Amino acid sequence: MGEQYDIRVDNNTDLGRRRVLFLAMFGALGGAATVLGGWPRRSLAEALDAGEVALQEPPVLTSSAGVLQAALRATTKPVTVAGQLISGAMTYNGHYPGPTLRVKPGDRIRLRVRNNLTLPDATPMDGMDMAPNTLNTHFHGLHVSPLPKADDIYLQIPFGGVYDYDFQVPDKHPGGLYWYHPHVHGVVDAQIYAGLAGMLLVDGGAEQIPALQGVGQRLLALKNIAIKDGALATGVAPAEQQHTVNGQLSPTIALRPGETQLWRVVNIGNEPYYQLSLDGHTFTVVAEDGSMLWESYSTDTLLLPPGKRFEFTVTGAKVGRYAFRTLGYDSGPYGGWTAAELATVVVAGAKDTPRVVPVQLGVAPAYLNGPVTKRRVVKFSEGFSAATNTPFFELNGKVYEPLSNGARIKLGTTEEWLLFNDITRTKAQDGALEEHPFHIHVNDFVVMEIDGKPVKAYGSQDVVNVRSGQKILIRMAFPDFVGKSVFHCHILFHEDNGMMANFEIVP
Ligand SMILES: [Cu+2]
Repeated sequence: MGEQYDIRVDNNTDLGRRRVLFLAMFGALGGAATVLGGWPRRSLAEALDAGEVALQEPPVLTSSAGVLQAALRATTKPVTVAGQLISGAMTYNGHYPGPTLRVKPGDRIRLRVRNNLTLPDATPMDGMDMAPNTLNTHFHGLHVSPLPKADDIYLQIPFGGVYDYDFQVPDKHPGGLYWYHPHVHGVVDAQIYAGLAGMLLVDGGAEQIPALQGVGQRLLALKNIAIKDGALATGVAPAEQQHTVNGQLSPTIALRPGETQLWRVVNIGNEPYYQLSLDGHTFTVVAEDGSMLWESYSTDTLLLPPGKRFEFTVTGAKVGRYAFRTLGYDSGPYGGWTAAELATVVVAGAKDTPRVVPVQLGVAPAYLNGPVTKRRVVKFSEGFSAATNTPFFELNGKVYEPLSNGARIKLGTTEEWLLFNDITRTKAQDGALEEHPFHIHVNDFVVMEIDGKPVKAYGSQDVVNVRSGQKILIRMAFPDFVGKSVFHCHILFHEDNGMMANFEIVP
């Protein structure tokens, strides 16, 4: 029980100082409560009075009468993050993260995006033909057209420019958690790190599971940040970065004993991996990457590489305080992500009746039993150029070629791709042995095999982590949208430095 009292002090933050005060004020009560069984008798409101901060969710822009008519203005004005006003961030409508876009399947999205990214130095970077404040919008995971005025990542909105997105979300689009962020090649890493990202919720999916009718929902966007002297700091080692939930440091989440909540979690960081766990609780996973699973499962921990989403239920254990944390994850020499407490769950109040999620939630897509038209190999490798003193990142031996046509995929077919993190080539090029989260636009996929062994898939996904030397076989169908788009590593430094390729779905 004592462990539940262990209110971690985040050194060097206001929140940390407030928590020290909190401990000092309630230390005696805390000691007594240990004997009685934890903080439990204190309500969330009391805890908040003592200086804790309740989890907040970003404002929501909701569709009405079948249309999401909204505007996003990307700006560089100071914003409050992690409890302090900082400069150097980039935000949508002054929010970090940006507003949550909420639509229904079948809705039309009419979104005006305005580029107001005033930068002190906006000259194009070496070898790039676009400025660091060039903008566009990618709707990560949405199954929509990659053409203008939809999920067109080749678009470039210059500083001062405006673009009107106008596209349809299919009637049968899966309900779940997606997200949006800029996707201009070469500047994605910096822009997302600076704060240009927001959640996108398609109604339906897990929230429609009968056993979950009416349960409380939490939208949680996890993100890394480093702040120095009141400004966003770049180039900070993973171990020295902090991790926010909806832009907050260590917020408090209220849960009643026995209460089941649906948590919808996305990693909107530019590069961190989160290995999630909640002390004293398990996760019952019901959706991944925006699609409801066809079979739910329970687990103590979930790995979220950049871009990843999971939706799961948690059911309040006995009264007490529990840490929602990342256990840390090592994705390679530049990916030493340390353990951190992300939020504190306060279980208090009247008992509720737990909801039981059935194992069977749906059926696997039919294409898993259909013919495979083509097989391809995608090799991930990296190297270090002594001449330019920079690392480079490749897919199938090539850094990204923006003008290449890339793989041609026939509409209406099903393909299998072998994702291979090729350490032999990486070693030969003096590269670092790193993991690479594969992501593809337009259509999602199902993992079939890992290192030649069949795996049991529980659902579809649009991000899969490929470990060093690993071979992952995925199957993907291309049923309805034509056009050109990309697949890439979702560690955005890798993507910006070449680990991306075009593909085109053709009639
Ligand atoms: Cu990578």
